[in-house]
Amino acid sequence: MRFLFSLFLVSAMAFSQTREIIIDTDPGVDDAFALLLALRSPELEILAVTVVAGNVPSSVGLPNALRMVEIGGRPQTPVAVGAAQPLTRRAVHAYYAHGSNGLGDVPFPEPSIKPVSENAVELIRRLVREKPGKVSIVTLGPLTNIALALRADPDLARMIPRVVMMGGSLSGGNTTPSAEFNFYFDPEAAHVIFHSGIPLVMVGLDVTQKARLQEEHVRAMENGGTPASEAAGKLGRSWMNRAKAMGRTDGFGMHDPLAMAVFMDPSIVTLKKYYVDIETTGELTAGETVAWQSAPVRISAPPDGVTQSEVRAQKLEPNVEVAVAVDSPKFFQLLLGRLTSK
Ligand SMILES: [Ca+2]
Repeated sequence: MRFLFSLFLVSAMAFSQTREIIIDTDPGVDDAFALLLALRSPELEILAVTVVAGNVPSSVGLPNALRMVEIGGRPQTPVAVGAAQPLTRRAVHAYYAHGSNGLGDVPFPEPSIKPVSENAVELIRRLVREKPGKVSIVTLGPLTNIALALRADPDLARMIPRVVMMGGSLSGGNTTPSAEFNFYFDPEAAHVIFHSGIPLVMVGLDVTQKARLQEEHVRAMENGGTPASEAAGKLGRSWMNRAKAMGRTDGFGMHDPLAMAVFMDPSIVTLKKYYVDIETTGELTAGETVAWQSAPVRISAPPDGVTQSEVRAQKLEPNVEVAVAVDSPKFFQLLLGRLTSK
């Protein structure tokens, strides 16, 4: 008889009330929505926006982050650029989804503010160390910057109260059949984070594909009457036009803004505890999030002649809370409310 361990439903109360955050991002159209949501949320103290390579090269993402910080009305926010490449792999960007400028080919003026001179990885280390246990991180892109910070400074892991990530999927990928884009881009970095011991919340395709941007949302943004909502309206309109050109009528998954919203209000999703590991060796599956919900935690059988255990752990020790269901109307109410509030 299989011995099933129960899954734990995690209530919103389990979240610490930390409001100081670093946002790590690869902007990216949906990153832009997420940044605007955060910047327009007064309960968040955004200590920095750090840019990583992913959807677009970090040299393209950096001015996009600066633009959003400016449009979102917090031009004093430090913006820093970090990794230009994944830890070990060649960068494979996602222009097909985000356009050549990363913002759906919507023309935005050049930002008038400048990035800080400190590298993103150093900035993350410094900000976390200045307030141990206080600074949470919301990641909207590949996990390269965070992995580099942890490699340089392993003690950082016990000083970060929570990382809320957009990434992964327990129900198939969007870049390969196995992998979601952020973890496909840098599986080795994701592996570092999932083995770090930091309390993790994974907001993956299981829920982000169910919070879909529709025409009514875009109209509400376009008519919102604030710079942030008008910018979001332009981005949303470009996405809807892209969907039409592709013959799709079901809108777009709001990946990154949903992760940001979950940090602000975890009751938007249902969270379940899993032990999740990242596949890094598969030719077809690198970046896959492999989730266990019962013990023993078994790994693949060793090659013939190799003496090695097939069991990693006899006991299930969850390392991540995975979002498995979403209240999409509640998410859009938060997003549109913040973008359009005067
Ligand atoms: Ca992103």
